Amino acid sequence: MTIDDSLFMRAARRQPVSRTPVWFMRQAGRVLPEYRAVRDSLTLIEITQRPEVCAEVTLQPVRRFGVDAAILFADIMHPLIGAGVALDIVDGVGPVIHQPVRAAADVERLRPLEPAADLPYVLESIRIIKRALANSIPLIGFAGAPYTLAAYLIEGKGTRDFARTKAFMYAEPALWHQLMERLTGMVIAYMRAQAAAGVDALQLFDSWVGSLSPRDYAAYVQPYARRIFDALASLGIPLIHFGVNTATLLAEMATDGASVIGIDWRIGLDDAWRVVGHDKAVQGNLDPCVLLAPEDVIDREVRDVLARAGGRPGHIFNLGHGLLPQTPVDAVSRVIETIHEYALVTIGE
Ligand code: 1CP
Repeated sequence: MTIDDSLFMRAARRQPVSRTPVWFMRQAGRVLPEYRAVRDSLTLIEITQRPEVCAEVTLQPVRRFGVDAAILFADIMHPLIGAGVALDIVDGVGPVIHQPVRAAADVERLRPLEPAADLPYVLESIRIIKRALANSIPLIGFAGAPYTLAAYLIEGKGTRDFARTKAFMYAEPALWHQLMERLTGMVIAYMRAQAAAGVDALQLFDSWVGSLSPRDYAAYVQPYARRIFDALASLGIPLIHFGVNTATLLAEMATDGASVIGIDWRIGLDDAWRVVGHDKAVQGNLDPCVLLAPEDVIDREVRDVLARAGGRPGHIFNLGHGLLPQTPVDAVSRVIETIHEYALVTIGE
């Protein structure tokens, strides 16, 4: 058995599998009592700066649930932290930037990332996790995409309407492109370093890109997504492109160079896959709120996603967005059991 034979890697490459692989966005942290026990004495950033602890937290959901992939425990803010941007990750809020990006001088202050020097602990965590996983299941590395990072930098924290971000984009297009250039360089350096340290696949989280129209996506974001996937193509590992609320952007995203497209729950998996094209793999797309429902509803909704995948090679089961903090641990297990029991009818090669 090698990692290339694992269910996740085979599905990501659209090879037939004996059953659908499953992992969960935000599977590390959030729902596990064993994670909360670690978090009682360490902040999120402190966990990531202690590679042995970071590895432990990454492996917790693997042990507890038997998921088919591990995802590195880190945050999308790490490249910014590494490049010296002052920020906090505040409980119940998320990232808060001390000095939001509002003018040219703020953009110019963003220096390039040197992963080995700036984020050695992340790379060391990857090496420890890979050793612990041996050849059992793959490790997914990730980065936040330039648009989502720009939104935090400009707003200073999370937002519902992205008003400041878009006002900046429309009012200062040249400065916007400079900011996106710099972030793109950081993301490429960070993802390449993760691959060199041993991750088996990479996911680009453009969580908030669904706030844009297809035309604005094409003008302000897509060139950078394309540059990132172009720069990673030679790695030869699965590249996943994910965003929330992207039903209207999927046709464009599918042309950006990722081999797997993440789908949120606002569109049926069958409809999404048709738009993306069956020459790509898809990942998704159960509504995370279904895990707050009774077991019979969970079973029904999991089977609905699997039925829409139609047994076609190239489906990785996941949620449409991350696990919600209030999700019962048993609901996560139930999803996995239902997938394991599902009789997979594989169509062709
Ligand atoms: O322990 C804690 O402090 C809890 C909250 C938490 C956790 C567990 C934050 C703060 N970050 C993380 C880790 C994390 N973040 C992981 C690794 C764990 C895993 O996936 O199993 C990953 C992949 C992320 C990625 C991330 N951080 C995204 C993209 C994915 C997504 O959910 O859309 C985003 C947008 C963030 C920012 C962020 N960090 C933390 C929070 C609460 C948020 C979101 C805030 C907001 O809604 O604006």
